[in-house]
Amino acid sequence: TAIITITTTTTTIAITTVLSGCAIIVRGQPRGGPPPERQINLSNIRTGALARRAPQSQPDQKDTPDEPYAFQAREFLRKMLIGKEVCFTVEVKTALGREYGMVYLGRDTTGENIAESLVNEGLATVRREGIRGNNPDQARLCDLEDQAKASKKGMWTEGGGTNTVRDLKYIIENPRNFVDSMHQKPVNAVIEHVRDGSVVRALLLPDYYLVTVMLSGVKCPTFKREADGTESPEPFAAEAKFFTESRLLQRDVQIILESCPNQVILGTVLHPNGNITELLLKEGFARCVDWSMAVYTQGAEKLRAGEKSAKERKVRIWKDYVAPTANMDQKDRQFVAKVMQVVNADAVVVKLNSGEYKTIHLSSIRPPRIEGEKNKDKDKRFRPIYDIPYMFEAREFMRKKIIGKKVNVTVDYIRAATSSSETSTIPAFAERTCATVTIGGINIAEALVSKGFATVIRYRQDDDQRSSHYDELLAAEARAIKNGKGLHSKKEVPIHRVADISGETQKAKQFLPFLQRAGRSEAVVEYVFSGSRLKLYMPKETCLITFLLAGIECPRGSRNMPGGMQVAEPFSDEAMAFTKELVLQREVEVEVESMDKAGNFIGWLHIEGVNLSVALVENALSKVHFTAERSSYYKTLVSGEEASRLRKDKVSVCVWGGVCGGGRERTANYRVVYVTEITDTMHFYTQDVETGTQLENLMETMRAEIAAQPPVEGSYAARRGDYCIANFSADGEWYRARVEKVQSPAKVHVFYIDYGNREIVPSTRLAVIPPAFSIRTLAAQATEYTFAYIQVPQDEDARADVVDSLVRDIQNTQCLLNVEHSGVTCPHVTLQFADSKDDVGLSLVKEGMVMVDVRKEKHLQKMLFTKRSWSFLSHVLSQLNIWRYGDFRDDDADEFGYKLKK
Ligand SMILES: *[C@@H]1O[C@H](CO)[C@@H](O)[C@H](O)[C@H]1NC(C)=O
Ligand SMILES: *[C@@H]1O[C@H](CO)[C@@H](O)[C@H](O)[C@H]1NC(C)=O
Ligand SMILES: *[C@@H]1O[C@H](CO)[C@@H](O)[C@H](O)[C@H]1NC(C)=O
Ligand SMILES: CC(=O)N[C@H]1CO[C@H](CO)[C@@H](O)[C@@H]1O
Ligand SMILES: CC(=O)N[C@H]1CO[C@H](CO)[C@@H](O)[C@@H]1O
Repeated sequence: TAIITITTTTTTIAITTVLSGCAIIVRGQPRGGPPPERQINLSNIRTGALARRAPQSQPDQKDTPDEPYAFQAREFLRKMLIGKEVCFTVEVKTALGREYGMVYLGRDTTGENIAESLVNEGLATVRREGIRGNNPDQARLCDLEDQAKASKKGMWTEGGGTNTVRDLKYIIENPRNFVDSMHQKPVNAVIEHVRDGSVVRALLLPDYYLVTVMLSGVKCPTFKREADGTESPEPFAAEAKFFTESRLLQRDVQIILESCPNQVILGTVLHPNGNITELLLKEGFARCVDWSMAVYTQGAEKLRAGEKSAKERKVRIWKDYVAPTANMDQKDRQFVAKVMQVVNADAVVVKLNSGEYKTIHLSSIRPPRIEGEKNKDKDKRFRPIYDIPYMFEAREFMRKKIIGKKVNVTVDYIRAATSSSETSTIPAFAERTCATVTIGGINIAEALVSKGFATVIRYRQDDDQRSSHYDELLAAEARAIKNGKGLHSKKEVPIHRVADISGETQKAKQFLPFLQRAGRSEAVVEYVFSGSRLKLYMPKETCLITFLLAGIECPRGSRNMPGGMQVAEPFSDEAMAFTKELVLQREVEVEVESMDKAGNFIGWLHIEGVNLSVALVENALSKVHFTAERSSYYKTLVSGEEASRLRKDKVSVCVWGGVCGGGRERTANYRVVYVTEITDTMHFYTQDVETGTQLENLMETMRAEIAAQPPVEGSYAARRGDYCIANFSADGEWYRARVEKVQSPAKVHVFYIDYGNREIVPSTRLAVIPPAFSIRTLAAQATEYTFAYIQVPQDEDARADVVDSLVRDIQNTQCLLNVEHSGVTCPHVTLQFADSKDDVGLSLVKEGMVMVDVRKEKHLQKMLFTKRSWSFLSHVLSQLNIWRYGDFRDDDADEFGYKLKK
């Protein structure tokens, strides 16, 4: 005897073999692979033959039906034995190797005798011809048969049991209708045969349809039939088959018939112990199949997850598997980044945490394309974004969703670079990083596909280079097709007639008044050529224009000039990067003011309350251009520029260099000056004490010469801009001057170039300057300055107070002066009293007469007005290193804050 597990009874391979109901196949416990099968016929009994289908190769033969009670006998055995342990004795072994014996339920011969049970139920007859009376087992069989007959059990029932013959249906006329009629409801069934791990033959109950069902969503390795009729298994085919057989064969199951493409029925087998489809994947016996996953009703994502797990563990068919991103660091595989640009309709440029930019392609999607590649090459004005149907919609959809936003990037695969050969029509591609990009949990690729703005790439089954959310993409595409979205729409494609008037002077000229009148117009920044030169798309006007930022001078990038390459100005790249980051592909508003000779529009660009010209200047990436003076943004520009100089960033050093102290550590290099004049606007003029004697000498000799040869009164005709000498009303002495304005001969505005004061005099008090005393001999001695870091009070009275105080304190005295930074009209300086070395500006602040000038950032300004901002202010001051923090005692702080508040 041997203890063996029964996995199956025979009898059911109805298509090719007729098997009796009294034969079983037994198998040992599996040890490292499917164990060999062994067939046992029960000795001494006979059951009816099961139905048999005529071989298709022999059309003259007919299908044979079940013999009465044959199926009942099979079912009786199946229900009793499947999956159970039995033991058996072999009594006879024929020359052909067929074995006859006794089979007992359980591990020894004390168990239920199967043959006896069948006979007892009236499902088998005893072969009395071979019985020898002295065998007690055989005698017992005969007794049982007699009892069954007497009690009319089973086949001994009167009437012969024709109702026990199945009406088997091997062929379904219209399988698709048949599947549809099931409405994806579970049907009771018995699995009659397992062809390979994922294809089974099932008997559907109660109507006895015999159908072949492929498991939806998966495929196991198969047995390939060679030309010579032999079968060659793919790796793991036998193992997969055994895996399914040992769990499903001849089990009671339910089947959901899910779909029927091309006469093949796809279904899912439900068994109380688990889900074979998922199990096959998890154990590495099967792979996912894209097209049939779509019909899987039990959650396709579980299948993908099962496969993924098997791949990760490298089990069975995946033993040599290498993930597409296996050699990438986790941080390169998954990261959060900011979207800087949407490229066409399937890629984005993101800014990584490191500040680096990286182009990311959306995995597994194909952007809208145009048929007839050739035409597009000939048409020079072909612009894919507007001319390829739905490309613009796709780009806009993405742009609106993610531009400037942080997204999650999960790299799915790296597509290797392809090189185009001469014979290839496929263009060369650089290596591509393909990723799933999500924002707020939404997969952008999926959203695009569901809108019909992209399609899903189809892959070879074993191609792993695909989106980690591939099935969702397929499902989204199916929805888009069903709903006729975008590319799948039957409607006419939207056409974008976009007039490109950049560089078209004539068209631009016609368009200018229109834009000027429009005031603020909406625009999308399509391209950034440099910090201040942009290409804009105007959605209302559906045109493209080139736009130059007004009011600033931005470092120029390198460019090709007739004389060769012009070298880039320092920080042109930074300016461009700044502009790109702020406005590229954003929705902005522009005010067009004018146009240049080349048909480029000039104006102001606003984005979310920021004026780009101002922002560039504030960030020391541009200078204020003199033409800005006329504009209403002039003040903001100038204060922005000053604020930028206060900061110690590298950029401002380089852009301004020179006298601009803003970027460098502040250098205190005080020199002695003589303050000659204070203006109403708190500017002041000084003379250099070092050159003071030269001026004195010049004046002396000049006056002597004029006295010797007095000018003829009234002979001088004043002209604006001329240098001259003027008889100063206060002392009746001659001074060097310049004519600033000729209102009338009686009213000539002059500026005393060596002192900084102004006067209106009749031209009779003016005369030609003797050449020997011109500014070539000695430059104008009065230099204009203003106070750095303090605000000129807006209020006239307050300002007059300050001016009075300054006149009292410093006019006609010597002071120490240090240039802090250059300004638009004159350098900004700090002054110290010559004796005490106290700072003049600071004393004004302490007096509460002026405020510190940190007006650049509004929030700083606000802070200045609160007491709590004191520490911040002192921090600013110490940073600026202008006024020693030590000048304030702690108890000054409150008072100071209070005054500022006032
Ligand atoms: C033994 O079983 C086989 C089926 O496996 C069948 O064809 C054969 O007729 C059986 N033999 C007897 C004597 O029942
Ligand atoms: C990125 O993903 C994480 C978790 O996966 C989530 O918490 C976060 O909100 C996501 N960020 C974005 C921008 O979608
Ligand atoms: C300046 O003008 C006044 C009045 O017109 C005159 O009295 C005076 O002599 C003039 N001074 C010189 C140096 O000519
Ligand atoms: C729909 C269904 O029955 N799913 C089951 C498939 O099998 C797994 C375990 O193998 C169960 O967790 C699922 O619920
Ligand atoms: C009118 C306007 O939008 N002005 C803005 C210009 O830009 C600066 C800073 O960039 C803003 O503070 C102004 O409000």
